[in-house]
Amino acid sequence: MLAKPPTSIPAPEGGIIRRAPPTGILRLATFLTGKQLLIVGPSSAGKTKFAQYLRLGLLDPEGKREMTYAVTEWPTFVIQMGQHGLILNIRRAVDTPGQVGPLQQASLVGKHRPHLLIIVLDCTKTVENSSQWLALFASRLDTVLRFNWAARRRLTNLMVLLNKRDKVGGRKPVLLTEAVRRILKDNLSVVLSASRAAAVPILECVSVQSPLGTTLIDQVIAELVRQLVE
Ligand SMILES: Nc1nc2c(ncn2[C@@H]2O[C@H](COP(=O)(O)OP(=O)(O)OP(=O)(O)O)[C@@H](O)[C@H]2O)c(=O)[nH]1
Ligand SMILES: [Mg+2]
Repeated sequence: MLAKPPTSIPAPEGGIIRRAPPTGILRLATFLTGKQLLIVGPSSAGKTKFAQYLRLGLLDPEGKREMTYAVTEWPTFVIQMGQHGLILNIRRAVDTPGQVGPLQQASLVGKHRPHLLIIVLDCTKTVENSSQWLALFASRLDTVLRFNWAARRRLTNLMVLLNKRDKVGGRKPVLLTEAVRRILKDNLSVVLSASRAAAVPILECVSVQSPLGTTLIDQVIAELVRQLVE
């Protein structure tokens, strides 16, 4: 059972985040002008839980595991942020199965050509474990983008989520953040430019119900909206 949906939730800076499925002509407009998102990351990192909150504003309790077996496309939806609001039209959000591995997931960037790539890592894994996954992914992504000019041109934004922040207590994931920054710099500085690789947001996140509430995940969504709304 899903948790009861909040109709609207406070965003950072005192604003409001709302979701709405577009109807009628707005649906067509959202499809035509909307942004495409691709969510990747290791198995069980929290990709599907994040995608669910992004689209519906719903957080499940921890532990409700439903492994994703196939690439799943979430159709058009709209996120509105702030009282008078930035409006982000999302044409498609694509959730990927972690079990296919980092190389296959990087190939999906070439296939789906997202505007925004969201890489979800799991804070509870060792830095070595996450680094190994990310290095393989980023190195293959570099190759994919070098050879797929259309995907490279469309990919305007990347973000890395350090998910399951609630599981590591008061400790900030400093070492993981540093490792992620280094791997992005080493692998993506040429294909994205050094300044873009250095500016990729690395954000802590919690994608289930927890005592930390929705502050972190709302900050992630606020950043995502800011990045994609020109
Ligand atoms: N404590 C905690 N648990 C989380 C968080 N995000 C996800 N989980 C749990 O982690 C498990 C996996 O979450 P999913 O969203 O299914 O992970 P996934 O990345 O989609 O996994 P695959 O589809 O197998 O690739 C579930 O049991 C969730 O309840 C989080 O931020 N904190
Ligand atoms: Mg999943």
